[in-house]
Amino acid sequence: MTADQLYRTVRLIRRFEERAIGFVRSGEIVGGIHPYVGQEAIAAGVCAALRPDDVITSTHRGHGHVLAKGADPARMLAELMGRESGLNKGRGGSMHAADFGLGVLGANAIVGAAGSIATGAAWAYRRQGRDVVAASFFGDGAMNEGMLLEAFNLAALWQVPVVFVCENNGYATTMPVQSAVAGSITGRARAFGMPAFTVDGQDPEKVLAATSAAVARARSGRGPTFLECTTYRFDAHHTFEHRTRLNYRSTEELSTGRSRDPVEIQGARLAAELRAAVDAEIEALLDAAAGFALGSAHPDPAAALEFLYASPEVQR
Ligand SMILES: Cc1ncc(C[n+]2csc(CCOP(=O)(O)OP(=O)(O)O)c2C)c(N)n1
Ligand SMILES: [Mg+2]
Repeated sequence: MTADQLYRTVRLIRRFEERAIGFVRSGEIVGGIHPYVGQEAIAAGVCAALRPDDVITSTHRGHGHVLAKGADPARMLAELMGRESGLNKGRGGSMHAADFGLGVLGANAIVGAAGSIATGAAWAYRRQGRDVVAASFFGDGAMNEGMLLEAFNLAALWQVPVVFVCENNGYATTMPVQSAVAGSITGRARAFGMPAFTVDGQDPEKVLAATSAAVARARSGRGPTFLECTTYRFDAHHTFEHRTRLNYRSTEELSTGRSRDPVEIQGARLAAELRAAVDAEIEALLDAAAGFALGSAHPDPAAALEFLYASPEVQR
């Protein structure tokens, strides 16, 4: 993975999110989104360490993960706009985007739930004799969810090929991590007997290096690794917060947090002309994505419930 490929991913996610926030404001995306702005290096670095047939599970703040694993930005944007041409025919939306063909087993609105899905999937692949690795993204807030701790236990006990990626952005909604998580995050993971490391989550190359080692370990049958990627959410918890203006982060904290920008950190590693060319290519891609999404039909209301439920037929 070259420096410009990593830059391309962080920049694509950044500009996708900025445009998506604009579409929330203009009413094209109904209900709002949880912006990933500021945390792009984690999705980019982790997914760059994975093979195309490896799988990921994502969160409520999941657009970056889905794009980094290779989803088509046009179909992703159409999904956010609830269009028939979306990744999930517009029925999933921001918090349920999935693309099984790319190994994206789904974003998930239930905090902490996707760790169990990743662990189960990785275990199932191993039972089939395949060397697929699963990476599971979750936030610091998920560290207090029992389901996730149960997944840590089974993954460590059965040496499941999974990489747990905790994006510690300092807050669960407005709750500071120091007020919510007892002990240390990596200490909790180590208590289950898995190696756990704290990684600079603003630097895509550091995330890539740490994840590559974790993936190699998992693929060779040595079990799970836990990565705590320290990061900062530059924007709101949810776009709704743009209107409520909750005052839980000081101006000083915001400016310190935003001073380590993953797009700038990775962009500084490229020659200026190359960086400008990548930026222009991404704008053209996103112009086309916006045109595609806005030009796509909404589902017929009569078909709104189609594709939402599995067939009730029992396989015999
Ligand atoms: C089981 C569950 N509890 C509560 C919520 C409401 N909720 C949505 S996002 C969120 C905060 C999650 O914080 P964190 O895991 O740190 O992720 P971040 O939002 O910082 O990316 C909460 C409490 C939920 N979706 N699911
Ligand atoms: Mg958080």
